[in-house]
Amino acid sequence: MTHFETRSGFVSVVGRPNVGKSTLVNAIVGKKVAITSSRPQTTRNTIRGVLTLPEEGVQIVLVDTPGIHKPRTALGERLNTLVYGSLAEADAALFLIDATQAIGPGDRLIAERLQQANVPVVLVINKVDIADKDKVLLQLAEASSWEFDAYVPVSARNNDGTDLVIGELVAMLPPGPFFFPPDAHSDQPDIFLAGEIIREKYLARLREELPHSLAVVVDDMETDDKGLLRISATAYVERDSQKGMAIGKGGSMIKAVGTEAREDLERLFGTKVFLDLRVRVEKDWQRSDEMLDRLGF
Ligand SMILES: Nc1nc2c(ncn2[C@@H]2O[C@H](COP(=O)(O)OP(=O)(O)OP(=O)(O)O)[C@@H](O)[C@H]2O)c(=O)[nH]1
Ligand SMILES: [Mg+2]
Repeated sequence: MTHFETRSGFVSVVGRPNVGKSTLVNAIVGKKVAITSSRPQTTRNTIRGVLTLPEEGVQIVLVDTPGIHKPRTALGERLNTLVYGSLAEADAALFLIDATQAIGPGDRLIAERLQQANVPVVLVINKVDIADKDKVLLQLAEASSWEFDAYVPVSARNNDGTDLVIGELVAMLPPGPFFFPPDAHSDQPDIFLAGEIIREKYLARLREELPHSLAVVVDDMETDDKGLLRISATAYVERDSQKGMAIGKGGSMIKAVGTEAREDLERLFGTKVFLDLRVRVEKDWQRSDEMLDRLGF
């Protein structure tokens, strides 16, 4: 029998769209590995964020997932499948609910799935910084009927209570090897993170349906002989009418997004960045299996 000195495991982070899953993953990992926004369905891939505690000999691999929702497109269906697939491989789960909203049918559906998944579950009540204390208590009372293994109120945004979540996870993980080098924070290649950062800046500025219609692909990323990191990226929209919005009057939108993304990328990669960003129409890509494959979903 193999004997491990260390403990490790994969932890699925699940919950409805917009409850703060990606914000919590970033807070626990201590680094931005997943983008966040006030729009539902920001996360479109399972992103792994890694926290290694060398002294305890523990490695926690958090698997950030897209919010579970009623699918309306081929993209939506793929996202839900991704989440349930990640549960099948998990050693534990973090289930987030939003303290500012009543527990709804969406939450109950996820709770049921988790009960069937047969993994230890930490129920996290997030956004307590902006919620009524009474509401949080009511939610705790209601959620306790699910009989999960631990209940932790947190503010992911303020990094408040996250150490308690880490403590619960450390106690749950089985003996096993480290899956990532101890200094790794994520499994995402830089080229993917760069595209996500650009999409995040767009999400913060675009209205209504456009955020859902947007995909960003980094076509090329390399450091030139002067040490400048050159990134070429394409933002895909679904219709001609959306192209104008993504570019903005006189290029104002693409300029603003480009500047904000460049500043963030320079911070993340610790180097000067030149960003070349363009917009293209790819008709109804969300509904096209072929396009979803090409865009990497
Ligand atoms: N006030 C407050 N806002 C928060 C907190 N955590 C997250 N948010 C905000 O809630 C919004 C959604 O956060 P995300 O982390 O993108 O949510 P998500 O669950 O990953 O969303 P999807 O990827 O769309 O499923 C963002 O505007 C966050 O800033 C919190 O603890 N307090
Ligand atoms: Mg997310």
